[in-house]
Amino acid sequence: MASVPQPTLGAARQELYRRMDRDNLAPLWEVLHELIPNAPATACRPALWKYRQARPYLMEAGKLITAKEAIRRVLILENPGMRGESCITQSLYAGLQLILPGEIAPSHRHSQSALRFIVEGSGAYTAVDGERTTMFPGDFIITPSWTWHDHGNPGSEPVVWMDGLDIRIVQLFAAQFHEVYPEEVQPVSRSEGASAARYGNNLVPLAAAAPFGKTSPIFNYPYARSRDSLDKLAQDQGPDPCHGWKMQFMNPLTGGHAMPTIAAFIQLLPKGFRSQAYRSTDGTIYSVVEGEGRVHVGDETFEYEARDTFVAPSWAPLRFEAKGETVLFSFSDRPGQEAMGLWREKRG
Ligand code: 1HN
Repeated sequence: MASVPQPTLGAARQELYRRMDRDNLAPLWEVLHELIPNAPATACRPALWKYRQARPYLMEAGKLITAKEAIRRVLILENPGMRGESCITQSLYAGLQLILPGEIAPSHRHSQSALRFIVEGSGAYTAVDGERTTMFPGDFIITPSWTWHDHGNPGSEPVVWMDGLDIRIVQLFAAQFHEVYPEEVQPVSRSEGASAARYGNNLVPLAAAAPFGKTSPIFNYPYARSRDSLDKLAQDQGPDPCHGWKMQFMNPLTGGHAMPTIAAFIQLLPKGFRSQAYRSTDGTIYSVVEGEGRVHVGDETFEYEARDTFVAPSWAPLRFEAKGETVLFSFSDRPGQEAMGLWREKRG
């Protein structure tokens, strides 16, 4: 069999690539394995942010820039494997936002959906399309896509929350819009608790249209209620070997996830709990609400305590060793993966 000498073949290929490159053409066979890896591949790395380390920077920023001037005074939680890309996983953004007593963060709306998970302090509010809700630590609050929202702190202490946004998902589709409200603070048009009363008591007004489209009509899931549900669940059944007791925040109008692009969860790990390893294709961000312990994520091990944030990349095995009784809030891009039939999980 005649064989073509390799150097000549290699050179001929390179020469072909160079010519076709000028016409915006490229050979698939040079990149096929990278395009279609055998298992999830991501630049996202396991990481943990100590709140004790982040907080002083946030408070220093509080002295150097007002919430109004910043629009949003936020420290971005940048994944160490994706620095400069303003993301914590390949699909999601997270940050720590500070609002000081007397401050406001001006009203705007955008296509991106946001969640707020309150980390420290009480007495600030967020307003969504005319309704304000007061924030308490551990509350899970939603800003649905394209709703007017502003924040204010009429209280007496700094309030810090973790923001989670689907920025990269909306960017992938190039479907972003943003608008500034004509006034800094939008008018209040419903009493506080209106959404909870209409949709959060296993009741629904007759002929009610979903006020926030595909997003839950309840925009504050208070910690007192989530915590109580976990406690009651734990009284009656044993923990799941991977998750402890874990619940998913739900849209009462659909029974599905509370947000169309982001899934949110709350889970309880009993004191001394050592979980079985678990992995799933949704890279997940965790905020520690209560407790302390150790978490193994892929090849890394982190010590966690209340108010810390950590991230588990897609398909990285996750294992907990709860020293004290632990409550974790978490969020991920699972709804999109489920809708597209992509989501996978593996125990052990
Ligand atoms: C945003 O609108 C908020 O409304 C927080 O609090 C963080 C990050 C990027 C883009 C918009 C907020 C944000 C954001």
